[in-house]
Amino acid sequence: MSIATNAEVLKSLKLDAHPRVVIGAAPSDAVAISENPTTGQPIAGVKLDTAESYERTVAQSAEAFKQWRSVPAPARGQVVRAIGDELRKHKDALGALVSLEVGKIRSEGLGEVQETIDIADFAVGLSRQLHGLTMPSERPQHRLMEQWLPLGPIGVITAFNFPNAVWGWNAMLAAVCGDTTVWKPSLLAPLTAIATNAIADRVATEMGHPGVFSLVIGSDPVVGERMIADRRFPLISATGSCRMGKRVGQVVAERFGRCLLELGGNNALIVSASADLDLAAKAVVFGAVGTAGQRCTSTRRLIVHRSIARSFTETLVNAYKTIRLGDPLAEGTLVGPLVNAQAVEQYQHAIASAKDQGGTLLVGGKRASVPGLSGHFVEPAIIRAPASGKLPIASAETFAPILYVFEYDTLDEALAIQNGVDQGLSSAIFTNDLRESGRFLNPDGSGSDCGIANVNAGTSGAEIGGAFGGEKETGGGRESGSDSWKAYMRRQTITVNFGSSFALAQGIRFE
Ligand code: UN1
Repeated sequence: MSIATNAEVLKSLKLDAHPRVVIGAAPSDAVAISENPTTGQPIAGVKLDTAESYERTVAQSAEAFKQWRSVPAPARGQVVRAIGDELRKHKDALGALVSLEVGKIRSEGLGEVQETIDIADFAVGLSRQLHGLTMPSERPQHRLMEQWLPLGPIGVITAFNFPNAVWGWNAMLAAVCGDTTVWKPSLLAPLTAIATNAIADRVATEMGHPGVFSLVIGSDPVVGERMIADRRFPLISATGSCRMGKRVGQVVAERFGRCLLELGGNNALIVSASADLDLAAKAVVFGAVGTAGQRCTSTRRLIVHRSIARSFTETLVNAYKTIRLGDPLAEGTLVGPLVNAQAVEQYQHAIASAKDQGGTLLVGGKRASVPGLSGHFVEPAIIRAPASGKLPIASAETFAPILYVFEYDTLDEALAIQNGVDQGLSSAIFTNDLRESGRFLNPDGSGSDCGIANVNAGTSGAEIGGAFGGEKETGGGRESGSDSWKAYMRRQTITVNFGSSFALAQGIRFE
């Protein structure tokens, strides 16, 4: 039996003795309470940073960077390898803490920690592959090449919904790139952040590298605004809402810093008449109700061919009726609570708006009560768009398990619906027709306009090996795999003249 109670989890992760954690405190300007969304009860209090402690932490991180960047990259990789090993040891407890703090079901809490372990493994390999190109020079006896250099302390801002893995995507890559990180987690999941950062910091410190991984916790006015305006951070990597991203983008651009933005999604899944409908139904259900619809990759819009729309939605409605809501740590639960009362209000608002706009509620749509638990549970909902296809609320990202259904006749129409929103994170088509999948992935760019485009795989649950992120108001950033590491380094182009004559490019003579 895995650990599950607050006390066991806090003890196992040494949070009960952590100087930042206060058990039994009342909320104040100095202490934020982390609440369990399943019960509505406090888990523990967390001491918040002040302007002074923020300053100390960032100064230490900037100092640590000067040492860390001189450690050879493969040796930095060994520190990341040891962090990955330590995370493996604490996977159960950290996964349970994710469940306690944000309400993910056990398997998803564990999956999230696994995602961090995976990116650590990826980063270890990368630590020997931070390679630049060599280009042929147009001048005799010249060499033209590039190298990638550490960037500096990186400010990492994360959201509540992936309180461990999104830090991992950033911090593990940044570490092998020679950067230090200062992490500002969501105030809804500070305990996961404290436990995770403590593991990374402890391992790095024991290996002789204190200050590589730091944490600042606080409100936007005290910590967030300070951080994004802070010139010591050449890169701010921020995950959250489009509104937040706009603010970060403006402030960072003003000081010519760089941003890596991973913002809202409004992900659609197209089901064609040729699709394997069993496969499609499974993907829709996981995509729409998994993590209680609180992933930025959650499936929010289903675009289904008119000829199969009624029967396919009926299959989904029947599946929804069997979904077990409840304690995320209990065996058999598929959907836990929303993160807080505000999220329930937003869910209710979206459902009411959809009805006002002519949508038909097919299943769910109400606050749910789970015996013995007074948390923020809601019934996963499916809403059919009116025949006009106009349902403005479906253009907004609501972090809740609400699926809007649209019908289409031609694939071009389906793509127009899919691409007709401001966000561009993830997308999927279910089809067994080669031409349809080809059209969806058209290399001329006229298919899906999203950063992620899947065929016969759902919109959520990406692996770490690919680059993760999206277009339009999703912010354009790429994190995690592929060559996303380049965001954490600066490129230097180098020309070396190993001859004895002075030669100019473009054939210019200057004698
Ligand atoms: C997020 O919701 O911010 O692809 C990240 C996925 C996960 C990551 C989601 N691997 O659903």
